[in-house]
Amino acid sequence: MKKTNLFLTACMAAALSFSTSCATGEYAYEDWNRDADAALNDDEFDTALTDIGYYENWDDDGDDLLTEEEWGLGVNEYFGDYDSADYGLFSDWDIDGDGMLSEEEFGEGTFGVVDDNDNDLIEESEYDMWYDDDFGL
Ligand SMILES: [Ca+2]
Ligand SMILES: [Ca+2]
Ligand SMILES: [Ca+2]
Ligand SMILES: [Ca+2]
Repeated sequence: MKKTNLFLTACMAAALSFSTSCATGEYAYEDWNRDADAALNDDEFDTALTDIGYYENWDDDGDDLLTEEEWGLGVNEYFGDYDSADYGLFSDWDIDGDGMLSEEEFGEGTFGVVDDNDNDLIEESEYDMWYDDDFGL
C-alpha cells in the first residue's frame, strides 16, 4: 500500500507539471489485485484503468468522449500486437450505439481485449501483455 501511495503522489506531481512520465512502469499487477487471488476481476481491472487514466489516454482532445476516430487512433497506438479479431469494430464497443464510447463501454471493450483466453479474468500474463504493449516497457 505504501508503495502505491508514494507512486500515486509522484504520478499526480507528474500530471501537474504536464509531464507524461507517469506511465513508466511503476504500476505493478499486485497493486490492482487487491484480494491477492490468481487474477484481476472486472472491478479490479476497472480500478486499474481509472488509476492509470487509460480512458483519458485515448481521449485525444480531452472532451471526455471517445469518438470512433479517437478509438481508431488508440487501437493503432495501443493494440498493435493484438490480432484485429481481438478488438473487433468500434460498433462492437459502442453498446448503446450513440457513436461515442463512454468510459464504461470503453472499460468493457478493453477488458474483452486484454482477457485473451475469455475466462472473464485478467491473469498476470494477460496483464503483462497489455501493459507492456501499451507503455512500451
Ligand atoms: Ca483479484
Ligand atoms: Ca474526445
Ligand atoms: Ca456509446
Ligand atoms: Ca483471462
